[in-house]
Amino acid sequence: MKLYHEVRGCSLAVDIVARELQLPLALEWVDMKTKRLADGRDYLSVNSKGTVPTLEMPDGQHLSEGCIVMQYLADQCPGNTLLPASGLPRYRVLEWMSFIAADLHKGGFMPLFKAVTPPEYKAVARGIVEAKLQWIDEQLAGRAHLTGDTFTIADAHCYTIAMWTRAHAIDTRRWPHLEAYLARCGARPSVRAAEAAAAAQGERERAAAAAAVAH
Ligand SMILES: N[C@@H](CCC(=O)N[C@@H](CS)C(=O)NCC(=O)O)C(=O)O
Repeated sequence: MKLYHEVRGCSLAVDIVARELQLPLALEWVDMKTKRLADGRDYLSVNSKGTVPTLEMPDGQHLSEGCIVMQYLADQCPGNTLLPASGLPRYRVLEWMSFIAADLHKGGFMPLFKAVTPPEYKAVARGIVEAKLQWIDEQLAGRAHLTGDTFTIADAHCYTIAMWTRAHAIDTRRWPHLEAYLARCGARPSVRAAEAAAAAQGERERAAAAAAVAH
């Protein structure tokens, strides 16, 4: 299977989940400014929404929407600990997935990334992010992960989005449970490997941009 990925994108969570499940994924990096792939193809022909992540499944079909892609991957591995197969424990994980995607990512961080967001609204969005992170910190009191002791797809998702605080100078040290949680998740081999792959691609992109300027 193949993951269409972006260096600083929420698609990192899918890469973490695949590595946790030991499901090998080829990574195809998308230039989000031009929506082009390395071979010049138009990414919109893969996902007409133009967003990452997109998963190419074994039969060549494409599946988008990170929350769904992560569920799909976990469901390929019966007995995994990343997503309970059924019942309320599964819905608890999915409850977190929806909150992270809708409230923290789109409602909170997204306006901070957009150049067109007016400065007054950036301040509002920052307040929204801080309120959500404060709430997450409270939920993490006395538990290692979002739904209890076990790392799930919701933790891969939450870690990925919460680490955007680093890009926006939001100091998470004021939330000690969250801070410890980010360190705990960040120490997992799957997370380190996924971050290293993204950092290596970031370096390649920086080198290519510098070479383009030099010519
Ligand atoms: N609803 C999609 C949204 C994904 C999304 O917004 N991805 C960002 C990267 S973190 C993106 O592709 N942005 C480019 C764009 O919106 O044009 C999902 O949850 O997978």
